[in-house]
Amino acid sequence: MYQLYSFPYSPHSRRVVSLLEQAGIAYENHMVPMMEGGHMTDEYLRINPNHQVPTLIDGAIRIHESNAILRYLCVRHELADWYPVSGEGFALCEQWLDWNQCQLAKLMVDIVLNRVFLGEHGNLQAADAAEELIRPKFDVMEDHLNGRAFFAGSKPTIADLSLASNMFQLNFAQLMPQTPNILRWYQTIAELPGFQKSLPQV
Ligand SMILES: N[C@@H](CCC(=O)N[C@@H](CS)C(=O)NCC(=O)O)C(=O)O
Repeated sequence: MYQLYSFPYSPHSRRVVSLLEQAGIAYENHMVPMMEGGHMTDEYLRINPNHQVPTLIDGAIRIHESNAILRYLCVRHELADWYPVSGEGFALCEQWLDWNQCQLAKLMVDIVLNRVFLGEHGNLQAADAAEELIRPKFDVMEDHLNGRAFFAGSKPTIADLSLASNMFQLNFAQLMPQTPNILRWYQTIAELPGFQKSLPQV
């Protein structure tokens, strides 16, 4: 059975849990106690030398990088709905998976980490700068969703799970964009039982 190392407040973990749950794939979840430095222990560094979650272990195969894990699971389980294999669906799915990592993730982290999770140690200037830069990213998302139910077409894919896992995080900073296409899309993903299961149980 898959062994997943994750943390409930981690958006990168959330997308993997969402897919495993949505696809009904059996796995054992090991919560890495990040608040207590569980990701920095020798034991965990042997699992992931980047001291990050998530990490997935599949027998002798050990894989980190959340979007790579999503692709791996889809190929391994032939989840073509979640990861289209050809055509525009494939192109858009790949594009948005990478866009999420390259264009959105760091800005989201800079905001939420500094405004919320680091408390009095947060760098509010860094958060303000990131907020300025993230707004045009929301415009790109809103425009793309014009006339599209999901980022890669008419069905949800791993690109949606990946993006929505980051967008959820913005709720902690009360920064979820209130524009109609993003809200409609996010609501649909948020209602997926697998996505619900991936959220911190408070
Ligand atoms: N590119 C990685 C990023 C993973 C990541 O940043 N994980 C965060 C939690 S959301 C983490 O473990 N941070 C601890 C650290 O970097 O020391 C991925 O997509 O999996």
